Amino acid sequence: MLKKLFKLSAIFALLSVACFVFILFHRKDTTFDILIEKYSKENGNGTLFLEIKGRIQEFLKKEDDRPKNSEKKTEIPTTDVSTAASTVVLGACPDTPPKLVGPLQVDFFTRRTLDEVRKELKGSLQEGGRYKPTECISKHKVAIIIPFRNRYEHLVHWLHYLHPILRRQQLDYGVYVINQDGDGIFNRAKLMNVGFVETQKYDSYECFVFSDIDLVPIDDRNLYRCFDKPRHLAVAMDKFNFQLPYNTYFGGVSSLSKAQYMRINGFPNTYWGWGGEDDDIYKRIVFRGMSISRPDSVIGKYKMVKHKRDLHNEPNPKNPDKLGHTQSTMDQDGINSLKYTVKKVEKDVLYTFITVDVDAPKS
Ligand SMILES: [Mn+2]
Repeated sequence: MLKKLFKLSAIFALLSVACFVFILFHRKDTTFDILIEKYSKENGNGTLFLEIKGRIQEFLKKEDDRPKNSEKKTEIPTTDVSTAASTVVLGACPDTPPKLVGPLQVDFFTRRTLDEVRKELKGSLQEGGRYKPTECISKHKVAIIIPFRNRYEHLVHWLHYLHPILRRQQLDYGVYVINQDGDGIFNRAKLMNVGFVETQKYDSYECFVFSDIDLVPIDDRNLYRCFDKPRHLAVAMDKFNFQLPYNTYFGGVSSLSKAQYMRINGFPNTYWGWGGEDDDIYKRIVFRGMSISRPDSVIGKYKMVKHKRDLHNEPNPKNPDKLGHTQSTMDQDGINSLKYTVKKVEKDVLYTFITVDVDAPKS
């Protein structure tokens, strides 16, 4: 008799497990509810079963949030799918971008037009040369600032190469070309100061990369972001036989955080014509108790578009002398003394083009 009873209860247990599994796979909460309610009433053990029911429902809910394998195959994309995707919470991008490729092929012989580059890239960019990753939230909101005048040929190469690199680096960035109006003497550092002020009208940038228009990195591991120290990125240019021309060189491409930039009162406004302003910036950094960081000479390789010296950007013999006085002039000459007038802002899909009058002396 006892044996029979045991057998019966074993069969009953097996059946209930089978029943549970059946319900689990069919996920019909309603039948499940009825079953549990009925069962708990019959047994008079309400609270325990209610608790179990709650937990099972929780479990089923979690399961339901995941896509079901059987449904995946037959799912037809509908508007519901896209709204569901847009509500997915993105995580932060990893510190090391996963899609970097290392050394790159770069050539300036291929003829390119702005229109071709536009067609190439417009799908991934937003108006004004803006991009942010769709797969994660970038930790780096970067304004790329390019002092400019009459170098459209270089601009095309720069855009063609840099946009894909910056995208792979998972930056939230914008490209801003700061164009000096008129044909007075050129002033690279003042244009970079203008870029610092103007770009902050478009977004809350915390990091600024200042780049010459003719410099393209040939390794995408050279990160266009900000670091603990002001950073010099263009450490190994082909023009200098892939070596630093001298140890304190800070020219070509550099990055500073907003705080680092403010600490040195920005860049000098008074270096007209070619030369000296990059050394002045280096001195400002040192005089404010900072040092610079650099990538190594493999990652820091650059190609420069070969060109003749620009008109109205002759080496200025006064500039080297000025360097002896940086410590005493840097508090008066910088972001706190910057004066300019914006003449025009043009938004292209590849960049924001800001034309400014910097009150340049006639050449
Ligand atoms: Mn150059």
